[in-house]
Amino acid sequence: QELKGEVRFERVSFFHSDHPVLHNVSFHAQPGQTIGLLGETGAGKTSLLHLIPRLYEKHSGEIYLDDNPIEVFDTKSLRKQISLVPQDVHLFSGSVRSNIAWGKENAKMSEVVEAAKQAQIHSFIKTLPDGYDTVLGQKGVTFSGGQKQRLSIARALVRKPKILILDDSTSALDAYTEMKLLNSLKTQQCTVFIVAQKISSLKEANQILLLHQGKLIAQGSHEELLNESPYYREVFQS
Ligand code: DCP
Ligand code: MG
Repeated sequence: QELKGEVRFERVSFFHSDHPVLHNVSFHAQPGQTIGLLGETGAGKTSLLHLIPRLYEKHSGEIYLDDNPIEVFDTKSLRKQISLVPQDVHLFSGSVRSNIAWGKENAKMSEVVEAAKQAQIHSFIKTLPDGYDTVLGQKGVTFSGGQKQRLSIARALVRKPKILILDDSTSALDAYTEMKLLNSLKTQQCTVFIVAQKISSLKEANQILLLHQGKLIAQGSHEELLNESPYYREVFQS
């Protein structure tokens, strides 16, 4: 089934083994929106996001994608349309091009370049000795943390996802590059979930979900949270 990119959680709770991780989480993301996730380490951000492509199965409550319960989607077709950039980036020894096209080996060169441009890594790639054919890894060039993050975002974008999940994938970017990246994502027809440690990364999000020990303690726009949540103001505004 083709996704439109709408995601709705209704009183979702989730356990890892016997350990409660998410408790009664409800939110509604419209297609094309940017949803920020904020919360201290261990708050449950990654766990929540991993439920969307069905990387974890057992939750209570309901998750809907475009009004269909998530259980009706087969995981293969879901993961084709949902790109998740994990917290730990995995690049392999091989060309820049093959690293971007990983998982979509039939991607055309023009699509690889387009994704790299959107991920704000194209101009850097052009400065490499062999451009997109430059080899990464042991015998090749090494990327910085922020360059690796942008390469893995390009890898996610080349699949033209309906839902893009950036799990702390912009932490190594300077504020200016991050802003350009987020602006370019807004022009895509996809729903974006972005975990960040700083409010500044999420100011433009349609909604911010503030998690604390597995509970959604506040949700709303940046302005709404500034007004309504002392925790938001005190902990994350810096
Ligand atoms: N947890 C677990 N087993 C796993 C993954 C997580 O028991 N395989 C636990 C550890 C935390 C809780 O679940 O107590 C939430 O973990 P998350 O990874 O979802 O937390 P965050 O992504 O919010 O944390 P961080 O900011 O460190 O990435
Ligand atoms: Mg995490």
